[in-house]
Amino acid sequence: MALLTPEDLEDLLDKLNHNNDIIRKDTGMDIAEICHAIYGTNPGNERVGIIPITAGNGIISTFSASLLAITEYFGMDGFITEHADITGYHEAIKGNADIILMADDHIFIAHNLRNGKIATNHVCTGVVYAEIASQYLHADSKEILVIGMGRVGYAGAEHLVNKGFTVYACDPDRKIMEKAKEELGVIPYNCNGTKKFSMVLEATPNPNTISEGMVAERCLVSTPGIPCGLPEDIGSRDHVDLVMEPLVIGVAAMLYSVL
Ligand code: 1J1
Ligand code: MG
Repeated sequence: MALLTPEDLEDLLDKLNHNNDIIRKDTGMDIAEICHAIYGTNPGNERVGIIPITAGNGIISTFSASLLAITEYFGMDGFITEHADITGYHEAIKGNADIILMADDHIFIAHNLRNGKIATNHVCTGVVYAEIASQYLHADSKEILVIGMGRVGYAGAEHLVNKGFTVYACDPDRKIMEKAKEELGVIPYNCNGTKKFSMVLEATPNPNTISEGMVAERCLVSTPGIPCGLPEDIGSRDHVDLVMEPLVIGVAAMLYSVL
């Protein structure tokens, strides 16, 4: 998975507010309302224990602090354990955490210890960015394009299929595309751009995956991907909107999904 750097997490709340404005303008809902629409939950007074994890590439400075800021932004209580790893886990339980947040380099989970629900960042990120794209008020049809069918894109595509959208998808991995055709019924899309979409979910770790031929005059591109898949010249057009944010939206979805 694409690993965040401390630079990615700078100005997190500024980026959140900027994206919230675009989401509101394009869907009529804010991030909290989008999450509520997906999962049907609302934050109460849950206590979220955030545990730094040293495995693999180790602790990302500002990662735990960012999770705490997000937790509090969405109205929950949180604390970062003083110790990392197993000692931190023990500390979180002793500190009465209802929900645990922790990540190594492969997976990032939210686990609600009261109701047993567990969520992963990649699934929740795919689902919430897909939901944002799917709520586009200026959509010209129920057809939507998913670029990149890794863990995030696949979960997003599945969510869209379940919502009754016609999902076009592309990924260079032929095996993944076969699986997506068979299991989800997505329509393979030739990324040379033969058909234009007003809703796009971009879920690749690559820049400039989107070309002129793929996007309608008026469209919403929803992407957790860093770097951004939307080239600057297309993104700067008046009716091309972009929702892109490195962490908050995905974590909000994780928290709502385990409530
Ligand atoms: C590692 C997180 C790696 C990502 C959303 O506890 C720590 O400080 C580290 N072990 C956290 N995962 O960067 C994912 C999360 C986007 N990328
Ligand atoms: Mg624009």
